Parts: sequence; C-alpha cells; structure tokens
Amino acid sequence: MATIPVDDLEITRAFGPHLSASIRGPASGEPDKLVKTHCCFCGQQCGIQLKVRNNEVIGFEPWEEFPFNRGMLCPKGVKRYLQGSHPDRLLTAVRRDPAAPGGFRAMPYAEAIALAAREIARLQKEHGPGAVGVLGGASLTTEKTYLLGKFARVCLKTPYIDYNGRLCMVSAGAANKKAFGIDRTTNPWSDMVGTEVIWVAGSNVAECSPITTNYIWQAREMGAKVIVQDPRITPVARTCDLYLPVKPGRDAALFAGVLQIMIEKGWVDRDFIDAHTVGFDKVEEYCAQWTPARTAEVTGVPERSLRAAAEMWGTAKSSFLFHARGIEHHSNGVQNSLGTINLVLASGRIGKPKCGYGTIVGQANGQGGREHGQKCDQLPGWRDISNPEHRKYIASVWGVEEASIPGPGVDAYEMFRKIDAGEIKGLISICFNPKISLPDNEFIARALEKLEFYVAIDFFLNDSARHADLILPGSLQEEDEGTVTQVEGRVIKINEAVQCPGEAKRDWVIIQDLAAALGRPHGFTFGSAREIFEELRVASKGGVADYSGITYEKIEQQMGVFWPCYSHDPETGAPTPDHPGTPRLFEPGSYNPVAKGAGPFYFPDGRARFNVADYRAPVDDASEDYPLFLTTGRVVSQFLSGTQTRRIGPLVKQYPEPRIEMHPRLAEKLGIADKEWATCETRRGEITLRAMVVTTIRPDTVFVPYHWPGDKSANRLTVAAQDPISKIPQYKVCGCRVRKAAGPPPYAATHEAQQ
Ligand SMILES: Nc1nc2c(c(=O)[nH]1)N[C@H]1C(S)=C(S)[C@@H](COP(=O)(O)OP(=O)(O)OC[C@H]3O[C@@H](n4cnc5c(=O)[nH]c(N)nc54)[C@H](O)[C@@H]3O)O[C@H]1N2
Ligand SMILES: Nc1nc2c(c(=O)[nH]1)N[C@H]1C(S)=C(S)[C@@H](COP(=O)(O)OP(=O)(O)OC[C@H]3O[C@@H](n4cnc5c(=O)[nH]c(N)nc54)[C@H](O)[C@@H]3O)O[C@H]1N2
Ligand code: SF4
Ligand SMILES: [Mo]
Repeated sequence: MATIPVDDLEITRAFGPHLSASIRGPASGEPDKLVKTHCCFCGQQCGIQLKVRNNEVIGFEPWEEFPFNRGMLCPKGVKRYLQGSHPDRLLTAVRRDPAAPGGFRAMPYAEAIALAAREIARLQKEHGPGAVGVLGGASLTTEKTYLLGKFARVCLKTPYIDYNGRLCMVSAGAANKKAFGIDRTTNPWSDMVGTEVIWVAGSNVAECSPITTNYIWQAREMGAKVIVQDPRITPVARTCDLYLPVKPGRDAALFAGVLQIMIEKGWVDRDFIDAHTVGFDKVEEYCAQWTPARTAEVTGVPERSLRAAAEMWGTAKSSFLFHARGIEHHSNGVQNSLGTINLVLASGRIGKPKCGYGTIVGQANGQGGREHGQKCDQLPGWRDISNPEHRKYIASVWGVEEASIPGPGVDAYEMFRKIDAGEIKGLISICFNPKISLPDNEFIARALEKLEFYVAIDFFLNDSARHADLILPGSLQEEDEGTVTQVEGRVIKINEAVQCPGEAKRDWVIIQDLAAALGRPHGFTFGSAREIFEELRVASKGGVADYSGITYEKIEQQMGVFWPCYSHDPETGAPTPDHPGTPRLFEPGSYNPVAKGAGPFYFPDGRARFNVADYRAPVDDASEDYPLFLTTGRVVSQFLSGTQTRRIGPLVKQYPEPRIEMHPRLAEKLGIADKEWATCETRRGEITLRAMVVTTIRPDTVFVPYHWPGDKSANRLTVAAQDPISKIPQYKVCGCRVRKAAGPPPYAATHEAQQ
C-alpha cells in the first residue's frame, strides 16, 4: 500500500556523474552562439552554456569546466530554457482594467513609467515618503539589489524596503553574525570530499540542492558517515548512517541534548574553546538540563540515536555541518541555527580544510542578495543603517547628506501589516510573489487589494501582480548581465545570452526610468550593470561583505571569486586587486578588518561567540484540536511560488499537483487511501488535496509542498508567527487536523478534465 514517491526515485537516479554526458538541449537547430552563464533557479548556481539562435535560447550544453557542478544539472536547470518563449511572457507593460479580457490591457512602456511616477509622487506628496514601500528579491543580481536599496533610500527616501530573502536566509544570517561576525558559509564544497562526518539538519538536499547531494555521495565513497535530521526520510536520508526523525520545531532541544552528551563524555575541544571563543560556560550551564531522556521526550528522537550522534560528531577529526530551511523556518529559527553553530564551535572543527559549516543558500542570489542593502536595516557591504559611521560612508559614496538616508524600516511581513493599517499606500515590488509565498496568505491578498497604487516588475503576471494596478515588463535572467554569489560564497557572473523582447526592459533600466520620471535621477544614470558593480565595489569597501577586490575580469578568469578579497597585510588589511579571494574563512592567521589580526573571527578580539540557543515550543503547536504537525516545503521539479516552473511543461508533468504526504498508519487511522482526497485544516483555513501515502514521514506529521496558488496553496494554512530576531516566518510547523474529504474540491473538475 505504501508507496515511495516515484519522483524521488527519479531524482536519485538522475543525479549521477553521467548526467552531463547524457543530457543535451534539443537536437534540432544549430545555435548561433553558446553563452557560458548560470542556472536562474537555486543557490547552487550551476554553470551552464545556453544555446542561442536568433535572439532566442533554444537549449543548453553542459559547462563541464565550471568547478562547482562540472556539467551536472537538475531537472529545473535542464528545462529552464523553455520559459523564455512562453506565451505568457510580458512583452509590454500592462494596466489593470476590469473591462479587458483577463483583467489587464497593454500599455506603452513610456506611458506606464509616467503613470507609475505620477502615482508614487502623489502618494508621497500627500502622505510623506514612507507612504510608498519597496519589495525586492534574492533572484535578482547583486547589482540590481544594490540599485534597489539605493533607489528606496535616495530616490524615494522611504525606510520601507525589504525582500523575499526575509522568508529564506535571515535566521541563518542573524545566527552567523552573532557567532562569527560574518555571514557566509565557511568552506568550498570540495572540502566535503574527504571529511569524516556530514550532518544534514533540515535540508532535503536531493530535491533542493541537488549538486550538494553529489558532493555528499563523493564524501561517502571516501568513508564519510552521514547524519540526517528531518521529520521525513528524504532521499539523502535513505542511505544515511544515522537518521534523526525529529519532531517539527524541536531542533534547538536536539542540538542542546547532543552537546550535553558531548560535554559529559569529554568530546569537546577545550583547547579550541579556550583559545578562540567566548561564552561556552553559559552554553554549558544551559545544556545541563537537556538530559538524554528529556531530549528524547521533547524531540521524538530515541536516546540511542542521540548518543550515536554525539559520538559520531564528538569523536570525528573532520566534519561538515549543513542546514537549510527545515531548522530555520521557525519562530525559533535563529536559536536553532545557533544550536548547530555551538556544535561546530565545541568540536573546534572550523577554519580548517575538510571542516565546514554553513547554511545551504536557497535562492539564486540568496547570498549576494542579503549583503548590499535591500534589507530593511542594512546598507551595502552588510553595513548597519543605524550606525552613524556606516551611514556617513555610504552617504559619501552616494553623494547625499547623511541625514537624508532614512533609518531602518520593517520586515516584509510587517510591511503588509502596515499596508493593512493604511500606513503604506503604494508598493513597488520586483521579484517577489507574496500572495503565494507569505504565510496566512488570505491576509496578504486582502492587504494587496487595499493598496492605492501597486506596481510590479516581472516577466510573468504572477499571482500577486494580479492585484497590481500596473506591471512593468522586466527581464529574464538570461537577458542581462551581472553577478550573483552562490552557496559557497563564490561570486560568479551571469552573462547576457539574448536581448529583452518587445518592450521588456532590463530590471535596472526600469528602476532608473522610474527615478528619471520622478525627476530624481541623481545617482541613477548608470549605463550598464558593470557600472553599477563598480560603484558597489566602492560602497562595500571596508564593510564586512567587502567586494572591492572583485572585478568582472577576475570572476571570468577564475570562474568565480570567493569574497572577501582581503590582502593579508596586517597593516592596512585593505583588499588588493591581485588577491584571489577567500575560499575558506577563519583559517589561523587570516586577517579581517574587524579583528585586525587579533584572531580569525570578525569581532574585535578575533574570537567566535557561543550563544545560548534555547528551545521554545513552536507557536500554534500541535494540540488536542489540531493534533498533527503540518510542515511545508518543496519538490524537485517546482521552484518557489511556481511562477516560472509551473509554466514549464515537463516540470509540471513530473509533479502536477500538490499532495498531502502522510504515513500509512495515519492514513489508516483517518480512513484515507493513497490518491484519495483529503482535507488539511489549521486555525487559518483548509485545503483539499490528494493524499500521498508514504512510509518516509513521521506518523504525527503531514507535509504539503507550497508551489501552487489559490485553493492549492499551502500558505492558506501556515501561521504568520515570526522569529523575534530574524523575522522569518514559521513555515515549518503548525498544528493541523486532516480528514477524508467529502468529495473532490471544485478546482478538481477542471484539473481532472485536463488529465
Ligand atoms: N526543487 C527546488 N529546489 C529549491 C527550491 C525550490 O523551490 N524547489 N527553492 C530554493 C530555496 S529558495 C530554498 S530556501 C531551498 C530550501 O531547501 P530545503 O530547506 O532543503 O527545502 P524545504 O523543502 O523547504 O525543507 C527542507 C526539509 O526540512 C524538513 N523539515 C520540516 N520541518 C522540520 C523541522 O522542524 N526540523 C527539521 N530538522 N527539519 C524539518 C522537511 O521535511 C524538508 O525535508 O531550496 C532551494 N532549492
Ligand atoms: N509554506 C511555505 N512558504 C514558503 C516557503 C516554504 O518552505 N513553505 N519558503 C519560503 C522561501 S525559502 C522563499 S525563498 C520564498 C520565495 O518567495 P517568492 O517571492 O514567491 O519567490 P519567487 O517564486 O521566486 O517569486 C518571485 C517572482 O519574481 C520573478 N522573478 C524571478 N527572477 C526575476 C528577475 O530576475 N527579475 C524580475 N523582475 N522578476 C524575477 C518570478 O517570475 C516570480 O514572479 O517563499 C517562501 N514561502
Ligand atoms: S535549480 Fe539549482 S541544482 Fe538545479 S540546475 Fe539550477 S542551480 Fe543547479
Ligand atoms: Mo528560499
């Protein structure tokens, strides 16, 4: 009865070293040129060569020399070229018009820019600069994110800018800053091969960071032991050495419990702790309460597995620990991330070859997109918008008065609360689809309707943009150049393969056109992405995320540059153009501008910080009324809100509809058979989907992927609780109940008819 998802089996087969040899783009038609660039989807940022003919991407060739993926791609990378020619591609601006078919009518680009500028100016004149907010995204190049942050602060003078990385990377980012003073994964992935132990916490690597799976396999072939901590037996867990079936939302307790065993057994590196860290005593004190028995009770992980994890981790000589959204998407997300860091620091295995720690970046530019000023509290170079010195420096680069730069704004979800309250009346969004991707999204839809003026910049009319007054036709990734920073901290170059079709424009051109139409062009007259990058190099100089030593040429020559590029000159510490970059952080003797030689970590004393990572039960936890845990996430063939991948036929075919994944024991109790309709209900709402009965999930937990809109949207169910520090939503757990549906949901009629 129980089935293992077929998609998963395909994945495991698909990602072998043979992929690059066996898969090519469509055979028909010779290309005019091949363009070396990267995949537009996830943060692995696989190298790929796009085949271009007559200004159209017609297929791809593997780019075998690119060191990270060596020609391998996952199904999304293989099919991405199909989206450019999709009939839904926006070729003109469109304006909302209830009388027009589909609710929108085309509008000449110049008129659309003029309209947007008029409305923004009107709202700001009537209600002040903060009446208009900006939402950005981490699929954008770093140049665009830099420009957007500058646009909000200099052109609009609004404090209200934030981005969709708020839903993704911020718990890990905040924890990294607290513990290390810098927010980047520590080692190149090649360091994984030859390590002794790999611990994967809350990451479905095979489906979500497929190339990482390949590194794990290579490591395993060389003898590495693999620990997986997840409420689901994901594909990588099926072959791991130790599986920790944690109850959703209990990770901080698990880390504390494992560390406690390590402390008791003497499996911590006291020399490293004394020489390179502060704060271990408080952590030790906190962990004492996490006896194996209590940890097992809270986490649902058997004591023997906790002990095995402590031994495997505690006695290793080299190790890698990764996590992703499984431990980060929580109202306790920062604490969970700090819990992993404590395990790493206690082991002393950091700043060395084969000893890595990091969060697996999600979006294409999840790393670069969080460094240069599109976050509500940040200026370029990971600078702090509340720090007078940081403000002064950026004001000098931008040629504005320091006092004219607004102070910190609020996180993306809070912006919607302000929209709801009528404080923010106008919204410019680019590369963000909040209506599908934010929790409790019925609230988001209502807020979008309250806006007096909403302009979206996108290449498709996404589900949120359906609420917009105006959509400006932006660029696909292959229609522009620029840099992104991939999962390892390697800055790489996206190259233009084709030019924007019709009246579509490169995103940064649109932002500058808006500035010009607002009559505030100062600082928005860049002629190319390269020019923006040159200013970003200056703006980031001296910040923690220092890109000043990176040039387009160096990226091309080296196939990527790991930031930062500090010279090791202890006198100045200034990055020098000839510095090749820093693949491995925190090596003994390494220089950074905060410690100035005092030690490898980015604090004045050069020491890393232990932080007490305390466990708190989730908000809206499973209870008598809602006895199951609902957790949400991804499937391999779909990407985020699905705006792009639901338009790529072969990917849709691979996983056409969301299903509710549940264990056979639960299914039996509920009287639901595989593929039957089931209704999942939480305190916010309910959705009806087909059941997928699998033995690979905890019997007290159900999983729903979130890539679909409307009646199939998982975010109808999720809770808008947020981490108090990072403001990340708690997507990964809330209480729910499941019942057999009375019959198919209304949407099924159309869907079944199509099948
Ligand atoms: N195919 C595909 N790949 C993607 C994306 C995509 O949409 N589709 N998106 C990209 C982006 S932006 C991101 S952020 C990454 C996300 O990458 P991942 O974080 O790997 O993916 P998720 O599916 O969100 O969740 C990961 C795992 O967390 C587990 N989990 C749920 N609750 C808990 C918990 O409380 N504790 C623990 N330990 N585990 C838990 C889930 O069972 C799931 O296996 O993927 C990137 N890659
Ligand atoms: N329930 C639940 N919800 C989640 C998650 C979860 O695990 N569970 N995961 C969260 C995570 S980790 C993330 S990252 C968010 C993602 O949140 P979203 O903001 O929904 O991400 P996307 O689907 O990439 O939407 C971005 C939009 O940007 C457009 N776009 C992409 N590239 C470009 C570009 O270069 N230029 C322009 N102009 N537009 C572009 C796309 O067409 C799309 O319409 O979702 C979050 N939501
Ligand atoms: S989606 Fe990610 S793993 Fe797949 S090809 Fe693109 S960059 Fe590589
Ligand atoms: Mo993400």
